[in-house]
Parts: sequence; C-alpha cells; structure tokens
Amino acid sequence: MHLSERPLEPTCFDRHHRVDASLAASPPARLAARPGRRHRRSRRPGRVAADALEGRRTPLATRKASDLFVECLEAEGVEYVFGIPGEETLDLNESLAKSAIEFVPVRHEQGGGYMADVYGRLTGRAGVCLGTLGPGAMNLMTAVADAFLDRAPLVALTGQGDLERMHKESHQYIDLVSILRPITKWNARVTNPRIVPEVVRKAFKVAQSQKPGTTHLELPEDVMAAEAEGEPLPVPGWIRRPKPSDEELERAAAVICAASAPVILAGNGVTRVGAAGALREFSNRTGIPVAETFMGKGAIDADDEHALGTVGLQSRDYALAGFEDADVVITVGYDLVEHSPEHWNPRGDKRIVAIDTTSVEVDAAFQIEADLVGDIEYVLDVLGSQCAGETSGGGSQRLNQIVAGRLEAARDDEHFPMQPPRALWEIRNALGREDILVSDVGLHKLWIGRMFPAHEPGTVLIANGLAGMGFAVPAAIAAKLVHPDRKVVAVNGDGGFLMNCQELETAVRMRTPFVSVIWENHAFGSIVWKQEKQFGAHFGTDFRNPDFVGLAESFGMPAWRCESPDDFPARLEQALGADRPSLIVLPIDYSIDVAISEELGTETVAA
Ligand SMILES: Cc1ncc(C[n+]2csc(CCOP(=O)(O)OP(=O)(O)O)c2C)c(N)n1
Ligand SMILES: [Mg+2]
Repeated sequence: MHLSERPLEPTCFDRHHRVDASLAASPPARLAARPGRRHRRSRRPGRVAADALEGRRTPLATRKASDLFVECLEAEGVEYVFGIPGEETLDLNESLAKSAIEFVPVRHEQGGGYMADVYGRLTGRAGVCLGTLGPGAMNLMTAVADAFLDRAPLVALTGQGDLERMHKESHQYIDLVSILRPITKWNARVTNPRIVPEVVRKAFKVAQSQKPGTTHLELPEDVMAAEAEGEPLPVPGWIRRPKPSDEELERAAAVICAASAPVILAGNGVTRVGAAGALREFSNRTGIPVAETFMGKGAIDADDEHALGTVGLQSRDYALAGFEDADVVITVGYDLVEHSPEHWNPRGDKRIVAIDTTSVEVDAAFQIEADLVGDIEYVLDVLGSQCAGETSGGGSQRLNQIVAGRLEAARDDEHFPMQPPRALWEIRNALGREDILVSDVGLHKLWIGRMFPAHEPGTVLIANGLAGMGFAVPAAIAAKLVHPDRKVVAVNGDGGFLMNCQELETAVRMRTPFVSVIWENHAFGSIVWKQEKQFGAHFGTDFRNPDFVGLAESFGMPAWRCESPDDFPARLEQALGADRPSLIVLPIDYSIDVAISEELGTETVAA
C-alpha cells in the first residue's frame, strides 16, 4: 500500500491517497536504465517552422513539434510504441528513432493496438500504438475498441494530412477524430505545436485514470514538422484515489452485517487496481466467499476455501455458486460490459453493495443500496474491520465441485483429438502460479473462462468486453515484454489465429518466447455450438487450414503437430523451455459440451 505525501489538489474526500500499485514504479526500469536519454533535446532541423501554419514557410527550425511530442512521451515513461509508420508520420518516426523509446514495427496495426492494450492492462501505464492516417488508423480500430471496453489504458496515435488540406477531398483523408470518438474516452487533433505538452499529458492522464481506457491524438503532418518550443508537463508519480464518506461506509457495513447469505462478485476492477490482496483479506475476515467473472479470474486463488469459481457462462452458474440463495451481493470492480446483472439478479430482489472506482452503470437489475466509489483497497479494509465476526458467508461450492471435478478427471483422458478439459489440465500443469495464459476468442475461451484455475490476478488474460478474435498472439507478445521471466501460453482457435498470425514475425524479431497453441477443429467452433443448439445444424462455419507447422517454421519458429494425447504435454514442456516463440497444433474435439452438465443450464454469453 502506498500513501501519497503530496496530494494533487486537496478536496474533502482527498485525505486518503494511494499510488496505483501498477503506476508506482514509473519510470519503467528499461528507461531508467538509460540515464541521460530522457528529455534529450534534438538539434536536428525540422522541415518547417511554426509560422508555416499561418502560410509562411520558414525552413530549418531547430526543434520540431514531433521532437517535443516524443520528449513528452518519454516524460510519461513510454517504453514502446507499437505500430506501422506512414508517409504522414515521417517526422514523428524520425523523432522516435532518436529517442529512448523503442519503436516496434508490427505487421498489421491491429496487432500493434492489441500489444499496446495488453501492455496497458498489465502495467497500468498506457500502452502506445501508432497508425498512419486513413488506412493505418482504420486498421487500429478493433484493438482500440477492445481496450476501450476492457478498460485498458491505451493512447492511440494516428497520422494525418496537412491542416490545410483537411477542408476538402484529399488523398487518404478521413476525419479520424470523429471516427475514433465513440471508442475513446477522449481524443483530439493536435492543431498547433504549442499544445503538444498539454495534449500528451491529457491523453495519458485520461487513459490511465479510473476507469482506464483509450485516448487518441491525431497528428497532422505539417504540425509535427513545425518548429516547437516548450517542455513536457510534469508527470505526477501517483494518482488520486478518492474514498467514500464514513457515513456511506457505515451504511454499507450495516447491509453486509445484516446479511444471512452474502456473496462477493469480483470483476476486472480488482485486478486493474491491484486490490486482490485486500479482497482476499476481506473474504478471510468476514467469511464471505468470492465468485469471479472471466476478467476477474485470479482475484482470489482458485484453491482458496472461499473461492466459488468463475461465473458467467451458463444460466445456472450463479445458482450453483450460491447466488440464488444470496440475500446480499457485494460487487467489487464488477463491470456490466462483461455480463449483465440480470443473470444473477433475475428477480431484482438482491440487496447490492457496489464497490468500484467509478459510480456504477444504471441497469434495471442493478439497483444498489451502496455505491462505494473510490479506493477499492481502502473500502475493503474499512468494511473488513467493521464486518469481521459479524457475518456468515453464503455461497455454494456446487459449481466449483462440478468444474474442478471434471478438470481433475481429465488428467488421464485418452481421447484424441483431445477434449478441452485434458488440454487445460496439461496447460495448468505446465505453468507456475505466476505464469500467464492468454485466450483468444471462441469456444476455447469459454472453456478457459469456465475451467482454467487461476491462482493470481493478471495471469489469465481474456478479452471479454469487445471480445474480438485475433487478440491472443499480439497479447502474448506484450505479456512477454512486460514479464520476460514468466512463461506465456496463448491458446487460439484455428479461426482467430489466422486473424493476427502475421505478428509471429514480430515475436520472432522481438525475441519474445511464448507458446502459441492452436486448438484445431476446422471450424468457428463457438458459432457451430450456438447454431447447433438453436437450429440443430450449422452453416457458414467450416473451413480448411494451412499447414500451421509449416507456416510457423517459415517465420523461423519451432512448431509441432500433436499426434497423440501424450504428445501435448511433451511438446508443451519442450516449447516452454525454448528461447524462441514456438507453436503447437492440438487437434481438438469439441463434442463434449462446454456446458459440462445439464445441471449448469443453458448458456448466457456470446464467445
Ligand atoms: C473479429 C471477430 N469476428 C467475429 C467474431 C464472432 N465470433 C466469436 S467466436 C467466433 C469463432 C471462433 O472460431 P475459432 O477461432 O476457430 O475458435 P473456436 O470457437 O473454434 O474455439 C466468431 C466468428 C468475433 N468475436 N470477433
Ligand atoms: Mg476453431
């Protein structure tokens, strides 16, 4: 826990401040290890001076806006910019080339966007991606939207044509500020070199403040090339965390203490602000058990006696985790974008205490008695001391028993093609508690969300807001850049894998050794699953695959196809020991239903 000594600005609820665990370590070690490179002033001439924007072209300015822009990025602690340069980002790329920041060329802007997204979600510091104007920016969109809905801090940079051609039809010009507005918390066109320090600081501040998300800066070519004066604005090493009033906390504690069968629903917010320790302590002190959403996985150790399992896949999950009988539900960092509350509060009769960093969303099934906004750790500390010994936890272990029992029973399952439980058992067995599993989007994601036991927060990366296919390969690269000492496995469907497999070249070049596992079923499995349930047939979902092993080898990676059940653990061990990225093709048999048991009811989510 960190208490800030110098608040940004004193307010009535500002007596208690904390540094975001993830933000406390700025600047990143990689930059700090290169003394003298930060705030370095470029002496190389820019092409045009600032007054060119008023129509007078003055060559040979001493420092151009792109240099100042990059100095501002350095001041923010930016380590990497993931992207593809364009003719309209020449100055920016030249300034980056002279800086301490590593520009990571990617093979599709979407891949760069996902890398920035996952860098942001794992560090708490905004990841930065770059696309040029028009097509480059459009290619960024899906990943920016993903970070937006998954609350990952990300700053998207896009090029733009000269200011003076933006009023008319012109080559590759699209109004990017308008197009990206609905998928960003804030965005702006940089219309003048003078505003560079402000816009950069604002882009990072807004992206990183709760709930984090995306911002976007559009960089007209002539502005970036113009002469610039000014300095980066100071970057505080901490962020504000307000706290609820004592009266609000007392009211909430009264609801919890009066409960006969309370349960906790933990979401993405717990991981995001590093509050897993506080949550576990609260659960221990009060005896109230914890269920997790897919993105909340690891908030509580799956082996903890208070863990109820991961909910959100099927209608009966909640009942079997004890929600049906719960009178009070305490939501912690729970985000409606993942799963609607109507699934766990269908009659609207739960008393709800909501704890989050921002005020909760309005939903007919989410009528709350307490809206505890601010520092999640602080709130849990206070409620824990007020409610310890006063409560009896509700919840049921039934869901956990079914799921964990099925996983354990799979360890010797000889089916081949392999069925998902054995595949997950093998991956769990091969990874340590802190190692990372990344999931792409498809039926495999539902299996992972449902069944893969997570022990620590941030160790199972699932994109469950936008839920776009193609996430896993670039996400694994970023995970490995942030945590080079951890093992990383990316599970992909054979559909989603081909959406961003070009980033394997980036992975090989960047020397990020992770293992891509492709669950091969020659189909968009989750759509097959849904169509079969709804229509008794499937259509538009089957395809052939390239030779994935040959494809991976052409990127310079070792790769294997499993031919028997025992091949998988053997190849996995080999791959995880490699010093290069590698790939395993695992033929998968989806004939057993992810629903596992009729007892769990019908599904309630889209993959
Ligand atoms: C970019 C994108 N396009 C389409 C979808 C809709 N969708 C969700 S899962 C899925 C099929 C995934 O197939 P595959 O990658 O083979 O995984 P599997 O379901 O077979 O495990 C589709 C088409 C999506 N989520 N994202
Ligand atoms: Mg598939």
